[in-house]
Amino acid sequence: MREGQAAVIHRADYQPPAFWIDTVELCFDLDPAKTRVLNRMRLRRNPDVPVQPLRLDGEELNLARVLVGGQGTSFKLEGGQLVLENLPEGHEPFELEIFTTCAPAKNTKLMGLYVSNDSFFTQCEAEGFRRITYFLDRPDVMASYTVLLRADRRRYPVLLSNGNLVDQGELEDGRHYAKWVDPHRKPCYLFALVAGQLVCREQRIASRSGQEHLLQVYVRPGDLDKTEHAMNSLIDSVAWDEARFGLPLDLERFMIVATSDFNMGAMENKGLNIFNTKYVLASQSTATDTDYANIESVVGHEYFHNWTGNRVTCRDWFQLSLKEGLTVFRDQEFSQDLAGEASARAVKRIEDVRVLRTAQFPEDAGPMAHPVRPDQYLEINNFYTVTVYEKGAEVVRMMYTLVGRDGFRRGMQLYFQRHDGQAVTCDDFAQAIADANPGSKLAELLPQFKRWYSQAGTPRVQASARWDAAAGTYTLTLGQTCPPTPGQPVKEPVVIPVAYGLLDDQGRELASGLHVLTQASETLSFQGLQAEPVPSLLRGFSAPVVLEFDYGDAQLLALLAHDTDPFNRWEAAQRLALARALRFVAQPHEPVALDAPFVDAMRGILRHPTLDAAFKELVLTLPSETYIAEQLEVVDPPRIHAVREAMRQQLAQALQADWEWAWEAHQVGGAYRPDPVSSGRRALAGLALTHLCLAARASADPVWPGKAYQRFKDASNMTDRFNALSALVVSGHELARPALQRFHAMFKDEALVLDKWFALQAGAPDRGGNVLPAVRQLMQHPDFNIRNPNRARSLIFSYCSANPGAFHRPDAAGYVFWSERVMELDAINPQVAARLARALDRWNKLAEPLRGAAREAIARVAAKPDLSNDVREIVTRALAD
Ligand code: B3K
Ligand code: ZN
Repeated sequence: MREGQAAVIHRADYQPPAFWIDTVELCFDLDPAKTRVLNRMRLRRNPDVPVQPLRLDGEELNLARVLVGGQGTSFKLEGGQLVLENLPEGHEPFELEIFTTCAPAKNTKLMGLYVSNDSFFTQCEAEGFRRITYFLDRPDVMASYTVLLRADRRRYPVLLSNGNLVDQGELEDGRHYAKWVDPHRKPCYLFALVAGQLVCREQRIASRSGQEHLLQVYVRPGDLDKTEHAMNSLIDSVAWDEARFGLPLDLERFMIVATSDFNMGAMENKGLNIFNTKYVLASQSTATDTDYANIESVVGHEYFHNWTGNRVTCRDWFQLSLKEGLTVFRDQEFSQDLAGEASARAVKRIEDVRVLRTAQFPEDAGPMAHPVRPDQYLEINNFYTVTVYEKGAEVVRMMYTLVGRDGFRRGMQLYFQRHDGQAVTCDDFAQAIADANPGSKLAELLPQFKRWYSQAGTPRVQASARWDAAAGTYTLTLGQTCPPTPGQPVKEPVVIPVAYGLLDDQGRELASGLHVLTQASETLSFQGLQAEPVPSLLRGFSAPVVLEFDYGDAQLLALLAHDTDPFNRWEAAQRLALARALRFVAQPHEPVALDAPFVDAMRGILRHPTLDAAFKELVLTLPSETYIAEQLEVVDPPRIHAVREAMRQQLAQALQADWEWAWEAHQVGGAYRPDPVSSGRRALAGLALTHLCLAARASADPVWPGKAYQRFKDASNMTDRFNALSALVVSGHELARPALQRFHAMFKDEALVLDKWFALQAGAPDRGGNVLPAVRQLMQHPDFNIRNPNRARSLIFSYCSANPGAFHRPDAAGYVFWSERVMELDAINPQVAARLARALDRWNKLAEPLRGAAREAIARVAAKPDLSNDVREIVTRALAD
């Protein structure tokens, strides 16, 4: 094994730490080129573990001095670890002092301590703290931190770390200092510091018990006017966690700091959350309704980690879903509760399920498939996945369904009673929820239920029905299977809560309930019915499974018209559209011609007198190309793209008058507000405008593109402006070019808006292979910078991961571009490179010659010497598929 070429880590190999670290005193002399870190720790041997040397993790550090009890000592550097063999025997605490330096300005990985826009930031989860100092960099070692920050006062006037500010003052040579003490013990992945020229919005709040807290949102000077929504979201989050779960804010001060260079969305460091600017900054002229909703949900998510993640943390990184699945569930519930009304809640649920199906289901069917609690990894950063997060949240949601709302709250209370201040496992969580609900289905079925944590793959539920007219009996048979995944050839049945209803032909509900499916096959029977009912199965998407039922069009149309469950109403429309798309894909020589009943049903929804605009927009949006691809054994992405575009073009033309009505009827007047009703109206108007511009393509009528251009110029908010711009780009109208130019000129100083500008062009529908040359040209644009993750994502990922019709080119030029960028990024930022590497996860399903070309591109990356563990793990697994 080469140096730095790590070995696979197995969950089964977990060992408790040989030492505990009780206190940490860190002193930083911050300097971009060379930051000095003095780390003074009190450690003691773990009495439960045989005596052994102390092995501290470190990465890219320069070691200057090691003292034990104030005296010099012998040490070794072994495989990146600092090894100390001559430590005091016995179980008394001893003091260890380590002095190192690091180079934050050279840190392009954005892990550990780095510089962005002349400010210092840290990112320690999962294993970044070892890039700051030598440490037991594992989540089950929890310590009390005192942090002294010293830096030039003019360049770095604001000095922040976790906890409370206990001292600050002047030093010589224009330097100053700040001392922070965190009152809570924490694992090192929750450590943070920030230093720079920042300003903040502040708000004092009182909790239910009357406790006072200071909330702060720090940004660069000039961005302060974009922090109101983040602050309001934080205030809502604090109130919600207290009201819904009885979990109060446990800190005097809670800070959020935004940075434009960040590998992911945000980070829940104790009391000092660090955020990607994308999830903090919003003004009506720069952010869309979707941005506003995302900010609310990410602010909530990080705040909720304060209990689920920080107060109770993970024993080891295999347990990541303990905090992530649970916290996603909590942020989803938060957003639903804030949305309020039943149909707005359903809209949020549909959006969440759409993410699960378009991102997690493919992951679970591909070479990277892993259980919610993985069994092995080479690089833990590769396991911050939709499976751990979103499928993990569905697993928590199923527990919630099985024990009920009150039962779940009781379970959470017991979880904190038992484990507050501890580092625990997914088993501990499930056990607490079950123990708080004796007699529940969860308690009864717990061992089987926990297969959701250990088995990868998306289970399929096969439902079939028999109608006995003479007896008036309807029999439903539910079966379950799960396809094999890498390393798991055989699957056991899991516990699947199936929420259902039966409708009569007038749409009246005849029966409803929750069936908990546990066997490979089970039968339910309903007596005394007058006529064959229509089954509405898996209501609210009650389990993360694929439901197979041979619905006829008439049944789906009935569900679309009448189901009391809004999720299944939407699902019926998706099934109708999907069946058509699959038929057209399978018949390449037949014209793509939508039938009148389907078009009429779509018109019926669009014109419906009482349904919400947001819901209509979801129903009228065709299933994504990725979702269609998932249904097929062999995938030809350009063909799927062509079919979906043709279907959309027909809906545009066949419903032209209705789209015109929808556009006129859903204009939103008055002051901008990103609430569910107004944003739903803007979304539907935007969809209408896109269809009207598409219809204009066929007729060459300039009216609607002209209106779109006008709206693009006049819009009073970014949602309307961007929707209009996107309508022009998507329809390929000649006005798209001047509009894009104008948009760039208007927002040349707004980084987050420029990201949208890049993303829109990289994600545009392919016309004769025009997207890739445009992307290559945009790489040369003065505003493009591959080192900035947001910018790299907006251009490169939007093309490779979010534009399958343009990326999967028969000439393989898309794959060549991909392999070049993966290798280029790997030298800069392996985490971002590994995300991009996953764009070809599903290569094995591609139709030839795409399949062979994709494999070749992956092999080219795999053959590169000095590949990071991050990318190596992804491409090795892909090639083994
Ligand atoms: N816990 C962080 C993710 C850290 C990712 C490290 N590669 C953000 C979150 O889930 O809230
Ligand atoms: Zn999280």
